Amino acid sequence: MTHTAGTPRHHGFGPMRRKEDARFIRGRGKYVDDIKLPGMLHGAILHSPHAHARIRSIDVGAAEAHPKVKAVITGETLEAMNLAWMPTLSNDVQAVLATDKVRFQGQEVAFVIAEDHYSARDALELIDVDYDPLPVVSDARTAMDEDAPVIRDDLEGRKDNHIFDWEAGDRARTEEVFAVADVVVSQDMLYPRVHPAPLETCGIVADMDKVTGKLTVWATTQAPHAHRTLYALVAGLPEHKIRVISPDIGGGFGNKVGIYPGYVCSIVGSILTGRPVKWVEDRSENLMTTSFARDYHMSGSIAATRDGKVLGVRVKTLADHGAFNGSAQPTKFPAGFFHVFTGSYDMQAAHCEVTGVYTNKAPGGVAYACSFRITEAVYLVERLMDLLAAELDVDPAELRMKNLLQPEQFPYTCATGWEYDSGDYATTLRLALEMAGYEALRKEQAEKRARGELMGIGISFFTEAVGAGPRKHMDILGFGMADGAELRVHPTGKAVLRISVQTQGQGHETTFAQIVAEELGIPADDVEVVHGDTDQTPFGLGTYGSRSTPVSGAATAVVTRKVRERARLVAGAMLEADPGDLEWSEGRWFVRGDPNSGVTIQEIAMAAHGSVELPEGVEGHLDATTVYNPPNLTYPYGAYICVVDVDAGTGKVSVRRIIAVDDCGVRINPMIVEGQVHGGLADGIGMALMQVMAFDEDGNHLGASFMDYLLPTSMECPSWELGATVTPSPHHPLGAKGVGESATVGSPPAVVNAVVDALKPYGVRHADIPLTPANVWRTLQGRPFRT
Ligand code: MCN
Ligand code: CUN
Repeated sequence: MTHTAGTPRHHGFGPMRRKEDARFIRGRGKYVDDIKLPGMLHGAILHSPHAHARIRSIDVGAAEAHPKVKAVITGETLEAMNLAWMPTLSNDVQAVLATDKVRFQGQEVAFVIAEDHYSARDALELIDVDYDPLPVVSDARTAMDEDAPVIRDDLEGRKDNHIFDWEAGDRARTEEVFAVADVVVSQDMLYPRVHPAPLETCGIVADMDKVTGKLTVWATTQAPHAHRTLYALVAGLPEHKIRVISPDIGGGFGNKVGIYPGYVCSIVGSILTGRPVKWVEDRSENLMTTSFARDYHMSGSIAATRDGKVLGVRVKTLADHGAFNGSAQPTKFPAGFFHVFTGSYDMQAAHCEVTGVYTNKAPGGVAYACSFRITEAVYLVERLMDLLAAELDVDPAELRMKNLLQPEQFPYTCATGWEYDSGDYATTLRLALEMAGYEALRKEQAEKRARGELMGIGISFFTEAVGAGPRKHMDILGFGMADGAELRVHPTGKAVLRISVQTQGQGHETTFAQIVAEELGIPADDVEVVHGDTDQTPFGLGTYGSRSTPVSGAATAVVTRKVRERARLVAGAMLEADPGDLEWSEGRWFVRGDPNSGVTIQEIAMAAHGSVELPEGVEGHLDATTVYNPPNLTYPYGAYICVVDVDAGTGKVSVRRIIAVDDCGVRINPMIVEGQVHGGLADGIGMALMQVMAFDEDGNHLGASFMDYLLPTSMECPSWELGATVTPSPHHPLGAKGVGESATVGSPPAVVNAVVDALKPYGVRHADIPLTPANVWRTLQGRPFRT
């Protein structure tokens, strides 16, 4: 086997270049839009210009008459097939194509199928929809007003825009600790609506073969198996006649978890026309209609003693879920894992109340590297810690150090019920402070302040709960969150691993091969990872919530160990020894005490397929399958420090440094972990400083292009300074914890804390994100500078 220079032949964990990059850097990736099938037709969606309007009529006659148009699908077409509405991930229903009303700007109204993409788009203009505009709810804070229009009048008996009330923690106990606290600090804060905005937008090619009755779907999906089962259930198609293929994906970040109307329309279109149908969104469609994230209005309070011991946290949250409740999270948790908001601190009590409401905005929710709403939770507690530090006039690092959970407290059950698996928080924070040169930075800041210059230092310490999840209390739409894995070792000792999770850029083809390599002692180059095809992989719920390593990674370790045990029995036969007397080391079974007597896994593989007499009950070949049900989530954590300079004249924030020390337990591939952290830190700068999906009072979307919805570039990002500590997860077979969302979760509060710290001489306690130049400048207006 040859290997590229610089890529060591890897036998396990360690920095290894990504196998998938060989095709990506040559432009040889294969994305949904690269799929071209004979006779393929193209779909385009007509979107509503109104945020809320009754549909009087839809006239598709002229569009149908377009010479290149093959079909026009409306809500009426779908109604006849009982497909006008589809279930959402939160047990609500969502209109596939609007029938009665449109409920957000950009809502899907009609689907045109034509010979080519341009004709499909052209024909959209020929559709005549008669709308009767209705009053709009564009601000969640007015959704429950007496006179607010009822958005979901399609739901039986609906008289308002209320979706759910949910609480966690102990209200009475929290009130008690707040009553005796010396200090209580409160703050309203908004985590605004943002969007994952992956480079590749969402898309599908649906191909219904009427002869075989088999539907093949190539789609941008983070969860191919979940999609297949949902298609089967919703459309009444036999599951074994549906194949969902998720080819290369140009970024998901949560955007590609759900099922969108364009997918359903393409499938229906293929059924109706008998030809394959492709639909790929453009950028504005992606930003306007697919999964948003956050939109949490939080009123938080923190209680402490005078000497800075935190006693409790409480929060009331108003959650804007848009026009259909499409939040993706385990059924039991309507606010995702938001209730891990006690963060990394030891406290006696905590309580949260979350109210979800409908507004005239796009549905979706919980996307964008959120770990199921932990982004919001971490932002809340980390802002509150800084506010408390300011109130007590103590250093924010010192306040955190004083309240961090101690190693001996793990496993630790927090005040809202989460069982943290392991941690050594103080060591991680200390390393970050050291890397930052924290004391020197504070000194520099003091000198600058004396000269009237604005420099800020922000800290955030986060704990996540990732790896959903244990079947006993986690599911998505009733499906348990256990993952299958299958490993087959060929006669020559090369292996194929089949997994249910779906990489969107995280490098699973590399890291999962490394897990097999580590456990079986063969080179990672000798392991092919098969994923993203329901016909070829075992069932599992997919990649989101940083669950791939915690769940499928564990499944891979377990299945590889099963193969190793099988190999032990075969080796026993080969060596004419009792398998119980064999020892394993570096890819070989050998007779205990006689390391020279062993057989390699490659020799065993050949023998297992050969004519060696196998002991009674030992099957030939060398393979295994497993289903892994995680006993708990994993709890990665980290300490982030951000240094900013702010120009008081323009309000412009420059991020000078970000120091990020992550602890995700054992690292399978430290280089990939660092890449994940790099991406998340850039996300954090984006969210803290420039991103917001804003709406005007008529519900017009104000950020439907990259001119308005800004993505950070290398210009806005400093050279990242990363550090690591390693505290293994005690329950994960490899000791690994998830990391894919850590930096997106942990960095926004570090950046915001830094900016607020910079603005301290103006008496600023808090400013809502995004801290754009305009927002910062406005915050400073009329405030005198005092050192
Ligand atoms: N890893 C490791 N050692 C660990 C933990 C992880 O080597 N201790 C490696 C993993 O094996 C994997 C990668 O790091 O190759 C991320 O692993 P994990 O934390 O398990 O997260 P997932 O693979 O489940 O990825 C999901 C996560 C999510 S939910 C979002 S959102 C996000 C993220 O990944 N979307 C991404 N990172 C992304 N990165 C890219 N390039 N594109 C996206 O869409
Ligand atoms: Cu919430 S975004 Mo990721 O879990 O796919």
